[in-house]
Amino acid sequence: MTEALRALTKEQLHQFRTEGYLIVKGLFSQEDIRAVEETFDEISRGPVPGFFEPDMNGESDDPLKRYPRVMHPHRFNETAKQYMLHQPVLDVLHDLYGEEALAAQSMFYYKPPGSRGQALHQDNFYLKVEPGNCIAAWTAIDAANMDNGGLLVVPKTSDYEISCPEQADSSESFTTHYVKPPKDQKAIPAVMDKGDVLFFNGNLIHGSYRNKTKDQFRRAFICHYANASATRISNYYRPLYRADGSAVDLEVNTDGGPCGIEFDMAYPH
Ligand SMILES: O=C(O)CCC(=O)C(=O)O
Repeated sequence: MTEALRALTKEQLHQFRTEGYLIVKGLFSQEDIRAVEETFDEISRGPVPGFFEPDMNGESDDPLKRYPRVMHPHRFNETAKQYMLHQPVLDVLHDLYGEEALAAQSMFYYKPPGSRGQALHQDNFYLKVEPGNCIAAWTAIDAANMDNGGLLVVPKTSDYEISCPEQADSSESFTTHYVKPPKDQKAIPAVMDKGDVLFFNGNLIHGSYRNKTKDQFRRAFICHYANASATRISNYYRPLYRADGSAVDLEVNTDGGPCGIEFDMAYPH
């Protein structure tokens, strides 16, 4: 017998399965958002070696030098860990996976005005969760739209194989990889309000354009998860965490992937 859904309707589950993504409205309350904002305002004030290394001199034209993304904040900040394991998010993931989820990664993007986007890519190229797949939970800390560089998704590419990326346009993307969508498919904007969470499958092609505004940050708290029955993941994402905060280890996946190069994931996406 299949287990009852904890958080989603059957229609929502169907949308995720057919389109590869789902926006759940208001999964973070205003109070949750405030706690996340305060935490990352505080973190933005100075470097955290290995996790957040801003250029505090303000000498660069690139706004991302002052506000780079924060990598794995759950490894040095309890509030980030608490929200990576936010129960409403884990309940949705349980429905999407049909089993418990393990948390593998957290990130925070400030995406200041004028900053470049992230070229289209597929997350499981990097995480290499097997057997199974990763799922991202992308939480809007600011409302996200086409102007401020909100997320773009290519519907139904969750059925697309993980492919070998091409070189991205470095004048528009701060990351180097680009995965071309299939011919008949287009990237569409995921327009979101503060507190909404976008869930998407690890094969789904997604990315973002530049923040074209002059004065709006587009902040997002982004976490990646694996199904609890997975046995392997790229080294960079270990250890993973259960809902109760305890660590769990999976084997290192050193599979060369579609490009045939072995990578050991000192390569965050
Ligand atoms: O938030 C963005 O601009 C891009 C994030 C993204 O593509 C990811 O986390 O995989």
